[in-house]
Amino acid sequence: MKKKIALLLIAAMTISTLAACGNSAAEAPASTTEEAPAAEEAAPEEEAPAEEAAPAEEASTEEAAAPAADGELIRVGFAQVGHESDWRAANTKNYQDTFSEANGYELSFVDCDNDHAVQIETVRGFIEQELDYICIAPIQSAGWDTVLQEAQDAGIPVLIVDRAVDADPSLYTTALGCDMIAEGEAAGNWLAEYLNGEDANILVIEGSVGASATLGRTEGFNNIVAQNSNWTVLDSQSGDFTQAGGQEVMESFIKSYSDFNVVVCQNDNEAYGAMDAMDAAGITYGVDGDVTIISFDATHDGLQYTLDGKITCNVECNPLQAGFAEGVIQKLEAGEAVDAWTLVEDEAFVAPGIESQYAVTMSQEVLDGRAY
Ligand code: GYE
Repeated sequence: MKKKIALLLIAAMTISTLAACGNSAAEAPASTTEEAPAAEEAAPEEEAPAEEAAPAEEASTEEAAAPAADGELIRVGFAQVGHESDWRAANTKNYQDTFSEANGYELSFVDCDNDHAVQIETVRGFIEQELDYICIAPIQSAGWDTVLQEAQDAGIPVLIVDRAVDADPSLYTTALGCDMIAEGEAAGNWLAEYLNGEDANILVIEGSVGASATLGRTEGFNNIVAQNSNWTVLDSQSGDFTQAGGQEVMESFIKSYSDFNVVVCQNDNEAYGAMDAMDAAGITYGVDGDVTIISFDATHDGLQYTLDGKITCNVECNPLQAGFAEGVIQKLEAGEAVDAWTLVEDEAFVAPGIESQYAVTMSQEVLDGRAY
């Protein structure tokens, strides 16, 4: 019980500190990494502290509240990253299903094709159209201050979703998503447990350059690398979160390195490409092979490979996040305060036959229960 109270306090302090010091949203998951479970635990019981509510209250303008009161559709813009991965496809579908006309919304969905400039202009277009709410899944974390200020000046609440931005949190209403640093650390902690002292020569296929998902997973994994003096990261290159990118990077790694036993792919699609490259080169991988593959996302197909023992560890990132965004919008419609940050929980999965304190052992039942 004592521990729980301490955790609640840490969570409240963390949120207040973030609000008070204007820490960047990109840093928010970092500073809550240790306390992440506490924040989860705290969420239902905790009344939003006053500081936390401030940006939301400012953003909750009369115009924003009007459409629902009139029985009109609530107009939501979503500047989506692109269509680079299975994770993204599941995330897009989830937003389209949630923000449907039947549910009372008119969704303006734009696929920004992984182009930061297009994404900024998309948000400007939403502001010009005077939409009621804007959701942004930021392609990269930098470069957001100006357009976020423009949205704020126009009185439109902004939800930063999935990935983080490094702008001052006072420039947007709320942020939600998975803790990418914690995901990287989970992968590293699992590897340390699995290798049990064995040397590791590691190749990393990173996600898109400048994306908080890439930065966080890299930082978290490197935190654990630093604790293992017999681990070496031989190389780390971007595969842009795509299957083609993963294959290309793995092919070039295979030309340059012969002595590796771990490949970390920062999403499932990259892992599929990396497996193709290793198949072509006659390199064996998985629980019975020479190379251990770690992946992120834990989509249905990714978990099938985990069940088959090809991807040994798969760290989840839950793409079904639209309900959290809708919850925030409904609170704002009701004139209620919203949390500055909502953590979307995730867990890790390991191939059958492996027991881990950090991950769930895969089974057909787990796979059958997978909605994405
Ligand atoms: O891991 C990857 C996607 O931002 C968490 O983006 C997301 C990442 C996800 O393209 O597959």
